[in-house]
Amino acid sequence: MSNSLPLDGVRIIDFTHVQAGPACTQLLAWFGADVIKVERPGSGDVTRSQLRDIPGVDALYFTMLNSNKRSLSLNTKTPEGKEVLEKLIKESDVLVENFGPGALDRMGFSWERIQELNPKLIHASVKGFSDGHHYEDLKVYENVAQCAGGAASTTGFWDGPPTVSGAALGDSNTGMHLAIGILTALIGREKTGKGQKVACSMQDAVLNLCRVKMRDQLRLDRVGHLEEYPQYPHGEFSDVVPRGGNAGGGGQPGWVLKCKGWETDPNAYIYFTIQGHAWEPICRALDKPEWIDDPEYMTAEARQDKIFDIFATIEDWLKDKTKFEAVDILRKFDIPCAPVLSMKELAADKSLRESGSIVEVEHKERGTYLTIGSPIKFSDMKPVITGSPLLGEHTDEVLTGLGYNREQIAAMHEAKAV
Ligand code: CAO
Repeated sequence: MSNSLPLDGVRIIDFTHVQAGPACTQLLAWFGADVIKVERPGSGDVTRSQLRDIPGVDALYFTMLNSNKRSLSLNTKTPEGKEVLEKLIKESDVLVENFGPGALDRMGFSWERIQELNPKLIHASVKGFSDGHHYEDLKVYENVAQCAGGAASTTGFWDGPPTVSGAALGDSNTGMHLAIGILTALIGREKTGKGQKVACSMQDAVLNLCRVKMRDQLRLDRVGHLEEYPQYPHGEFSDVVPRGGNAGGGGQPGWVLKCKGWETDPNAYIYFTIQGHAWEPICRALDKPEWIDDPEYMTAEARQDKIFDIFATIEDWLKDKTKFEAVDILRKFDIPCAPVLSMKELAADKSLRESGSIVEVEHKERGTYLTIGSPIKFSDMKPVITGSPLLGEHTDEVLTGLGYNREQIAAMHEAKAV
């Protein structure tokens, strides 16, 4: 394993808050970038104080999205603060922000101004909607993006309302898209010597993950039905993609099925997939050998109109097995399946701990806390996750690095610019 990290030497001004931007810069910090989080003095990122579990201590909302960063408290609306930000822009590689529309311009740092200060700087930006979109002026949070990007209209059950996912498709997903854009622009800069503006809207990032639902709209427009949805063949289709409950999104029917204990445990379920070519092992696993060659069951097409009867038969088989016991049997038959895991089970999962996907890190005031580590694994490096910084913890250190002396720094504290 190498000690140096690929992004060592890349300096990032992290002007982000809440989740979409911080998730992006946190990822880059894990991979070696020097991420300087610029925060308003006194309050900082709003998530420091949102949903606190320990009075007066940075909330987990903040600590879990801001590890491996340095914190500079800076009031960028004061002349001193603006000067510091200008210096930082001149000496950095990337500026990432996810302010509301127009906020950076109002602060005096338009894209034109940024280019004047440092033509090599990459300006990465998250907004709710893309530039020029008829909703470009809207402020956006997670669930708003899920609704605007097509996730909500296609999630949930057909007899219920549009439903948002528990996964942060609008926030962290946009941050991950932006990280790809930043790395691409860094490689591009090696060829051109120039920075560029990289923008990713939350609506676009959600839509990108809803690609298969757009596929379904186009199929529906042409064919009038979608054979893998529960509405087929007995239900009705309108002219828009319906909500398909827990149906599989591809050509393999699947469903969430009850296991032993479902009456009291909200997560005593598995996801079961009926892979077309795996029909024989499925029948063997379920002890239904008579289905293997039965023309009423042996093809995906023949099974389609009785798919829920088949799922009911599988549930009957599952009723005396826990989700873990069921998966242990089904895995021997190569059936794509998994237990429905709760956050509590994931937090305690031994394999996730061993791989570094769940880690425990130190925080100066909180003590040890659990967080989610890098989901990306490398053969030649293992990112070390460190705790999130306190508000302004690195202010003096960063200012010193920018060339300010002790008196100047003291004056800035006096003027409440930092
Ligand atoms: N010093 C001085 N002022 C600062 C500052 C600093 N260090 N950091 C931020 N500010 C100011 C900004 O200049 C801006 O001021 P003005 O509105 O007067 O120009 C203000 O703080 C921040 O405004 P905002 O619109 O970003 O914040 P908000 O709480 O009203 O809205 C949000 C939050 C998330 C809805 C909005 O930022 C947004 O739509 N962002 C883009 C989409 C996005 O990323 N959303 C996901 C967030 S995660 O769920």
